[in-house]
Amino acid sequence: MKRIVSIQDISCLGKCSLTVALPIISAAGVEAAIIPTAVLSTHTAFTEGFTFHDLTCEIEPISEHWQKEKFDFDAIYTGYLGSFEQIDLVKKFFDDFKTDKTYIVVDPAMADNGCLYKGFTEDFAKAMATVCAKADVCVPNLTEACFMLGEEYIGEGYSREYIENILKKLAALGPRYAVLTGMSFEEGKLGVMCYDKEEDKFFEYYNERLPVSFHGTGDIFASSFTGALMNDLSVEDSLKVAVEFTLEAMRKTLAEENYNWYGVNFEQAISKYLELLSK
Ligand code: PXL
Repeated sequence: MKRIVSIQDISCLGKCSLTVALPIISAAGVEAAIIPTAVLSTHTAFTEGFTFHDLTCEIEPISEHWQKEKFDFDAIYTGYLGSFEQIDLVKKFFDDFKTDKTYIVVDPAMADNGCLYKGFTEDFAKAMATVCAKADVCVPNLTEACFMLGEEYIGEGYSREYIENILKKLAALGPRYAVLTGMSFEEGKLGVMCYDKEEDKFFEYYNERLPVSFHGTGDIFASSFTGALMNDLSVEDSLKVAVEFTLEAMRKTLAEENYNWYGVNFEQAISKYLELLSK
């Protein structure tokens, strides 16, 4: 059985980060180990009052214990990180645990729609680029990619050349596969674009664009993508699975009359995820 370790915060309520990664990776039939980097009462899109307890001091002792126990991982998947120190510790974790078989997936969760999330700075985004540099696959959205690369953000009506240039610059940081989520070149369509540096080739996949955007979809995408990879699907097929599953989770959310604003009903789309994985 394969084993993933996911390193990110646990927002106790809000359907993001580890409360999403754990169930999705488990559903994929893969062991989910975690290093929680912080405990928050909710994610930071709740405008005020959320609690935050930093767990940076746990990262090294957990890692040291695991090294003594000789644990290894088929994938290391990182998401939201809260400080420069956590960035350094995560990079050290990669160095300590990466083997020939280990896939490193980095979701630099820190921004969307042209804006950084609360508490982040442009310098932090540049530091996050050094985490992506150590990945095999990085999966930012366009906003995150632009902040990491110091590129101008064009939210809509962008050209293919603009996106291809950003993908190539992301790959030049280090990862073989650079992915951009939330891409659209056609009205009513939304999906991903990917650049495979080794093959020097682009891949894209789109499906329906729903008239809403939800919090936490990036985490659902990255978790289901990593789970699919660990089921021996190719990067391209894993991206397709993640697009389809994320869309299904959004559809399930919209089907509910009084749906939550803070996260999507991915739980009700798990059966679809299993179907996609078994195809
Ligand atoms: O969904 C990414 C995420 C993860 N963790 C925390 C967040 C967010 C996005 O806002 O606030 C704490």
